[in-house]
Amino acid sequence: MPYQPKSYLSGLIIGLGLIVTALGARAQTIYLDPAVEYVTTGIGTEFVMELKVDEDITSMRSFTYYVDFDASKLDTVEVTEGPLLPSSGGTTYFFKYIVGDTSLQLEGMVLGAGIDVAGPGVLATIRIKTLDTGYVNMAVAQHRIRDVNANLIESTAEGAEIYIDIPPDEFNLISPIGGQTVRGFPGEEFPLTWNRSSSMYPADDVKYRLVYARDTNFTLDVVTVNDLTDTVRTVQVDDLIESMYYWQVTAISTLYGFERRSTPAYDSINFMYGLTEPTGFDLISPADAGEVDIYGHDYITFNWETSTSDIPGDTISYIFYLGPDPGVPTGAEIVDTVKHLSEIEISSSLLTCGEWRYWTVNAVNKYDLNTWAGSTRSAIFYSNCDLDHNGELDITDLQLLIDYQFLTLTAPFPEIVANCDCFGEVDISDIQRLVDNQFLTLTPIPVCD
Ligand SMILES: [Ca+2]
Ligand SMILES: [Ca+2]
Repeated sequence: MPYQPKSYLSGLIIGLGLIVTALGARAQTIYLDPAVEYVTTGIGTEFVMELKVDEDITSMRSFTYYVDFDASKLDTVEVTEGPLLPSSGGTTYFFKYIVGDTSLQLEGMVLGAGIDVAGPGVLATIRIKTLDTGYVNMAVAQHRIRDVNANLIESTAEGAEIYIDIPPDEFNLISPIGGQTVRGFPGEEFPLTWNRSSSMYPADDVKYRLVYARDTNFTLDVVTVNDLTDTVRTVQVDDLIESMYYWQVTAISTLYGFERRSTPAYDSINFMYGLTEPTGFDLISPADAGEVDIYGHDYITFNWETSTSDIPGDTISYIFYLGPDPGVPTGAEIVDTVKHLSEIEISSSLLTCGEWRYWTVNAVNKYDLNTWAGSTRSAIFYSNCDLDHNGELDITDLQLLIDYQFLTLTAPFPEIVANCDCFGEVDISDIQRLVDNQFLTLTPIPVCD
């Protein structure tokens, strides 16, 4: 029973410190029952409302009741007189009009002097058919109730509200909002959040459908998540690529399936991976302070551990630096780049022999973030038996070799350069090998492993 009788304060009198309140008579009310009609079966649904008066109406001879009506949404299938006025035993007139598609006007009267009726009771039965969906407020425009003497009775009137297939309440997307750039690292997640919506229908819950995709038609890499009861959904960074994404949320009535799209209807996210440097790595070979024989080798291979990127789709390039300064890359005389591969071949002809050289590697990703190798290494390059490092075997090398073994005992640098036969210690055999190469059989010096 939606109608509730009301007490109201009819007056407030204040005088000489005396406060007197006077309660007026209880409301005498004419009203529609039900006061709220929930229609969930759409256009063509028929339902019945009754126009009633309450028990506080003690003498009624006639009534007039004009209520707002929306003829674009409602049609009166049938309006019939209720039993209350005829219960007087007198002849009654009953009128019904729809005026200008906007006002339903009902009037009734008991004819004959001295005849009246008392509430409660039904004055009219109105069968209504829905023509459209939406909300209709049947607000009272005018009403009059007259008593047995045809005097106006002070009374109140109440209309009705009709809800026809009303979707859940409007609600907003909260965040991210407005094309905001969202950065995330692999393994992370971030939330999409929106406001709560609700259904105005009793016992009806709302669930949400989240859809996101890489285009505004929601077809490209589209992801749909149904039956969400919470107003937040986390998205896994690993499921995304660097792209614009568009997301929308629809609130859905669980009992009736009515749907309400979010405000705005969709929003965008500029998703980018968090930018991180390549992972740490170290050099592998040659060993630190390595003595590297270039004789017989067109290229010398330098290699290092692989550095990786946490950013999907990223690529790593390595920049190799070699030079005379222990603080290389300062003063680097060889700078070369390889992509992906964690090693590089440097032409032996570019390597300076007999002097310390230093090398290191810098890993650079495609976002220009870089990580240096964990160390810098030194190396001494030489060509077997070329003791003076002038690039050829000659009499000077022989002199230095003889000096080292028999005269000044001055060791060449590195000392291993003098081990011309690649065997054992530096000794007479190495001199013999070089003499043989220079003056006798001219047999090439062996390539040491
Ligand atoms: Ca030489
Ligand atoms: Ca030897």
